[in-house]
Amino acid sequence: MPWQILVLNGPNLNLLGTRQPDVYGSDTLDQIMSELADYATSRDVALRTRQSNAEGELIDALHDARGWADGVVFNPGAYTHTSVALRDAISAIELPVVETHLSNVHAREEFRHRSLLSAVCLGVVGGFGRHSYVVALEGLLRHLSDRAATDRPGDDRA
Ligand code: CA2
Repeated sequence: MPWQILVLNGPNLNLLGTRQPDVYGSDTLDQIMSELADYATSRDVALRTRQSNAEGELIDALHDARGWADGVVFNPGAYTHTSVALRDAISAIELPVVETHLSNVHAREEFRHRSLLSAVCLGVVGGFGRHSYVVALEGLLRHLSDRAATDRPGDDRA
């Protein structure tokens, strides 16, 4: 069975392609998700994509993922820097989550340097524009494959 992955996008990412192309590139979110879907098909992975501007809806999407997903690629947008509620949701679902950013947040304003979410995520990817999503997905898939290999019955590696 292919890996099942949720790709979740947070506030204002629906505006991609309309403003600030110098920071976020000129592609729309639909274009970025469609390129990622092509990559997922080539890797035999089933993707579901979702965007919401509402913190509660993002939390609900993470809770729902617990029932079907193997992992999550998550661009939490500005909630990265503010949301204890999203941090608690990521901890609660016990799924590997990759925090993903288009921009290099550490090269930007100081308030973007702090993430409340990174410590409860499997990893963090940022700064590669639309390619950040492909890099995040590939890292997540390799993690899942490694974990599946070490979890095999009769395999007593740590
Ligand atoms: O670099 C990223 O992916 C961010 O998650 C994007 C967020 C920002 O608050 C984070 O610090 C880093 C903002 C997304 C807003 O996207 C816009 C797109 C077009 C026009 C205005 C905003």
